[in-house]
Amino acid sequence: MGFKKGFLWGGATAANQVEGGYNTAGRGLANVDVVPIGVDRFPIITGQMKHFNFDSQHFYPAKEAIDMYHRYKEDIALFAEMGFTTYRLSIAWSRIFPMGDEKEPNEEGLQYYEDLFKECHKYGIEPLVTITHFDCPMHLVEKYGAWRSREMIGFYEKFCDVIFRRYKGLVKYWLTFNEINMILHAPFMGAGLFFEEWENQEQVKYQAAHHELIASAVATRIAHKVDPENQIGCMLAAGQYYAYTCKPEDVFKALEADRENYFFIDVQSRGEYPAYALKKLEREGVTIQMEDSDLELLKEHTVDFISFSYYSSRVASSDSKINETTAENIFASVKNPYLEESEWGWQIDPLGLRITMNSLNDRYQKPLFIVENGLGAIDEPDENGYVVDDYRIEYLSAHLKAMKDAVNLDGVDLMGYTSWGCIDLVSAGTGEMTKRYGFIYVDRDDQGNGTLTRSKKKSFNWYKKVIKTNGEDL
Ligand code: P53
Repeated sequence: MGFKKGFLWGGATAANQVEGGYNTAGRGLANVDVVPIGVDRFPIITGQMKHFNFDSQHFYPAKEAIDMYHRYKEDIALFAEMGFTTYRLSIAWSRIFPMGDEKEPNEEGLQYYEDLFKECHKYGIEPLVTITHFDCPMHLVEKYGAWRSREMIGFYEKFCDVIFRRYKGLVKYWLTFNEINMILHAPFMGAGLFFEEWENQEQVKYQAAHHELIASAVATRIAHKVDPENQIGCMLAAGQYYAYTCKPEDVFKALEADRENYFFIDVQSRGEYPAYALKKLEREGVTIQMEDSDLELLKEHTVDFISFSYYSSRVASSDSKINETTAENIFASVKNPYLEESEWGWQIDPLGLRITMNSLNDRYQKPLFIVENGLGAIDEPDENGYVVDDYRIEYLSAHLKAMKDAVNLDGVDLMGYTSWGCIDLVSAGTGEMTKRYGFIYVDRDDQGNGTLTRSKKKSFNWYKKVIKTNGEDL
């Protein structure tokens, strides 16, 4: 058994990690542009350090990234050669509204994505568009404090209204916020948030999250109104928490840890704040300011499908002596002694994907879409740029088998699969190029040297075969 007819196969990228052209054609500066590679990156993305402007001591990889802004035709042709039926990408908000609060959009930015979507359709590739992939115009960060301000909802609404009308007939799958739960873990990168020393950070984060959740419901309302064909998804950085042992306290800890992430999807999919979250916020002294119509809006405009990224499962323990954590820093968790890990310390757990899919399916009973999954690894190309990436094939093949089991043996309704970074791109967590996910190698190093030439890795033809056989031959 394979996947249903029309199953969407493809790959995923995000604007600031591939496009470059950070100030081309009227594009404004965004939060994701100003985070450098190196030791200062982490404190910035996690909102611990205010340091916004370019300086000569740091290298900012998003400025040029892999120059897809200028090379998208070549790249989409390669995706088409692999047989993609979908391509997940994000629109850079600051190409459309460079400052974020203008009255009129930037036509050059709108035209760019129109051309890109048309290029996809030339090959029968259905775009899957992330409206916000961590990015926020810097002007909105500086003037309004980004998502901490309620005014953001209006700016986002306008942005959505413009793109939904402009791309009607070209795009029908939309995701409102990439990894919406990232706001808790990397608040500057995820939502443009930074904090004053005296502030209750939880208060600021959950108020900002409320604004995003309202904005997401507003976007859903407009999308459905502009075109009933539109399908809107939420997007979760997923990965089931396991209890470290069968000790009831550990099990409860894992349940609580999962809920911290599910909270967002509970609101977007079920249309209300879950009781456990209201109680927790009350205990922590967090009060969310709401307007009268907010709860009704959330209830009426829930998402059509649930999308998520999956890289690894996670582990929770109630025992403070169990303190060995995974190296991965944004979602670091207790280390699972049964799992291997990647070169970046991300633990590898294909069955965890099946477990995560089942949990999401049981909880929401809406179609699922896996929009990110993959292995960040060091590749060693030969002189022609060819990489024998058997490790990547092994990782992906094991995850696709687990995904197939979730569909065929457990009955999970799955719309599609887009592997992360189908072409090598800048890492969101570290800013590195050397952390590669692609089927397509890009000649560029961590400091921006290289010809930017694209070449096919061994996994390119492997994935082509997977798509051709609709997942029969892994
Ligand atoms: P990088 C951490 C944990 C889970 C998902 O990540 C994450 C991150 C960010 O580090 O983000 C998603 O590039 C995100 C992508 C990102 C990808 O995972 O750090 O949606 O933008 O590139 C992989 O290896």
